[in-house]
Amino acid sequence: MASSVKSTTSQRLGKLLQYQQTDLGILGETSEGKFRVQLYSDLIFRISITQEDFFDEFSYSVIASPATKKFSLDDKSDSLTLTTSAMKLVISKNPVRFKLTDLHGEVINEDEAGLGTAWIGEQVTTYKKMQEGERFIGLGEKTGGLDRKGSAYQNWNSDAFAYSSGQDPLYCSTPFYIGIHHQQMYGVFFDNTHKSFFNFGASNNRFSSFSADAGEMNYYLIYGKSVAEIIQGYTYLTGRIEMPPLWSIGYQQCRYSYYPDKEVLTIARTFREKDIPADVIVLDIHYMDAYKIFTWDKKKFPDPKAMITELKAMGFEVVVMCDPGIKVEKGYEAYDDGVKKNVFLKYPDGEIYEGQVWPGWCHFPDFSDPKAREWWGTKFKSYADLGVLGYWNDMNEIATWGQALPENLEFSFEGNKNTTRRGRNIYGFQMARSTYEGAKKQLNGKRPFTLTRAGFSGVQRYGAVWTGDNVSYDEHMLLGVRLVNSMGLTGIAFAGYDVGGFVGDANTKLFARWVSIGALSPFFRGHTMINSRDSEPWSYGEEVEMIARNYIKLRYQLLPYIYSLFYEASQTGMPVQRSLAINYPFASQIYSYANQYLFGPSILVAPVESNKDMTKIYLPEGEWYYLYDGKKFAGDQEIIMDCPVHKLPVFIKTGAILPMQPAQTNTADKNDTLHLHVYNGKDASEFLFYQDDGTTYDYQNENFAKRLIQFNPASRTISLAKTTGKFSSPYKKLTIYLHGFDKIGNVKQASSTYPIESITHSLFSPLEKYDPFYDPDSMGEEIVQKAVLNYSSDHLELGW
Ligand code: MIG
Repeated sequence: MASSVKSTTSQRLGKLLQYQQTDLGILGETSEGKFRVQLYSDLIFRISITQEDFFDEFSYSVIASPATKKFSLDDKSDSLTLTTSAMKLVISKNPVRFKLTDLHGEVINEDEAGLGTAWIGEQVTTYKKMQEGERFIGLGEKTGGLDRKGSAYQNWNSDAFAYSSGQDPLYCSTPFYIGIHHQQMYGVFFDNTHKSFFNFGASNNRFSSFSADAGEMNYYLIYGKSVAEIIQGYTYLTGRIEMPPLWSIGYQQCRYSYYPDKEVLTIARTFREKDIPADVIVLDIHYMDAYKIFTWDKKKFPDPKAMITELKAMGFEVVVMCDPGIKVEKGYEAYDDGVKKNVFLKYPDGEIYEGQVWPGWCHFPDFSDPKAREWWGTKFKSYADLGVLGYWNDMNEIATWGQALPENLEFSFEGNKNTTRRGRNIYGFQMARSTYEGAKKQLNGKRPFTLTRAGFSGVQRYGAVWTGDNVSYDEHMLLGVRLVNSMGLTGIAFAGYDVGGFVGDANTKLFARWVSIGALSPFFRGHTMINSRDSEPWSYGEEVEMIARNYIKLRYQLLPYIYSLFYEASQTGMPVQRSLAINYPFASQIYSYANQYLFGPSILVAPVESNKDMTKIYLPEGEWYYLYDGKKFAGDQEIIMDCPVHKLPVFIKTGAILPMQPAQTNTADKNDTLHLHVYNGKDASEFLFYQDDGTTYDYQNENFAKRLIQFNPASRTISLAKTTGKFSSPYKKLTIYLHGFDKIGNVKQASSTYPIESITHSLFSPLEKYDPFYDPDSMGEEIVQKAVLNYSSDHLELGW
């Protein structure tokens, strides 16, 4: 007799019934669903598990393809083993469970034997055995500790206005994490865009797990010897940043909102008058006519072209706000045309969805429809014609008043129709894509800059991501640093937070500290909300203005180094702002110093609250020079440093090679002298210095200048390899600054000898000796050895 009460339990992947070897891996059938293993590289297995008739091939995130025949298969009575040159995947037959080991059989990652992969209704989960001492890092824009052990998270892109420091989820989802245990590590990328859940031993002591509300269990297991190698694997799958326009990594000034045009020009002029470097003024929603995208408010901005031309003459680019909501209003071109071209999201009965946001009731383009993306892209012509090169994508979670986007909306998914349940998390990602690809077509070979709030794994291919509506207080400032550290672990190398805080009013010290940390972050923009106090670098009084000027100048001095870091990110996925877990994953102390990070390979930044005068810092292994006076500290220890608000704790690693330049007013300023700072150390070191024109895609046709700079303490030489690429560097002179060296006398370059001067100097050189207010002892100085030589693209060898 059938019972009238429905019983639901977890169904687990069962016994292997049959399997088949394919070119790409194996296909297997079990008593409770089937699986497929594919190899993407010697270090990457993809595992798909389903109860459907077929495997779902669709992904917006993954741009890599499986590799053919790079494994051997060993069939034993109780297991199948796939072996590559680097790892083994052991599949037990009854029940089917997966275990990744290294070639010696050491376990890297394994299914929880009792639980494995299982379904509860449509929801699918993979349970992994919690390894002894296992730590978990990653997941991108998530609050919580660097080590995520003991916590659980949800991926469901959300408009998180004024979020708290433990809130989850936020705006952008990247379901990728790295597990670390027994000196081994692996990455898991769960490529399923439905609402998903990660549990790293929260409320249990048995497993870590990842689940999705629906869809396929489809994940990539990435093995690597280092965190960097695993990030490289993840970004091999999901892509890397393209070189951003150089101006976009300069300082950007934003507020909600600058208007009218005169005000915008005044802000720009003030930067120049006050000698504070900057590259961008951002126009938030008030430039539009009644918040209608692709229009201009005729009163506030009667002649946008003239304003933009004037801004450009002052060395500023403009970034404009682009919201996805298109106002329902007959006669409004974007609305009429969008309806005609059938590009908006609809309910299943065919009625176009309306949601309410700034312009009133709106339709929303379906960015998962190629036709809608194309349509959206063509609309950027109007901006391009005005000379706008930057586009800011906001509210794309999708945010609407009420925040409960209906789940039955239809998303095209490139013609494979689906609903909000699968579409929500990729909406911002595909909006950024439409914007980037569309703008690129309109800009005649110039690089656009795109910034987005929502995103998903792979969004890094289309632009930068910022952390949304943060709040003006110290803990939120530090939270932003941790979010960017974590986003860097998940491919988003170009990320940042609103300097000064969006919600609420910053105070003097807070802004000063925030701008100094932001100057050493990938995406550097000051922003604040409507009706909050002014928050430009000069809005907090003279001392703060000086502090801001000094740190912004430091960033501009460091641009040759920073731009090279962006190049590295575009090649390997290595983030610009590097969580200490990348270089020091096994140093347990770093997990208690989660705010600290390396800015590139050599600059250690230790963010600290604005109201503290002293702080504890963990210096990782090696030796470190204090930025301000060159004092050397041994690593692998905690130290206490003073940290008055004008002295952010920053340390330079021994062996550092920092290509720098004199401070300039904006990134486009040309100067002919490369300043090469080298910090003495015991070991040889190197840095790949990269330059290109900063604005076009010609770098993709070798129009770059790339050279390896090496420092060899044993032979007492610094060499700059012959430049590769067609770009002719503007540098004519080379000034070297040797830090931490004894008096040298002279330096040889080819057959010439040049004198080396011993000078008193600080890397923080534009610094004025102001400081009456905070610190009577000035900023500190060190003795460095300085020589002025000739820069040439040929091999250069400097010795002493
Ligand atoms: O409902 O465009 O996060 O940076 O200034 C607020 C106005 C909409 C949210 C963004 C914020 C921006 C603001 N936007």
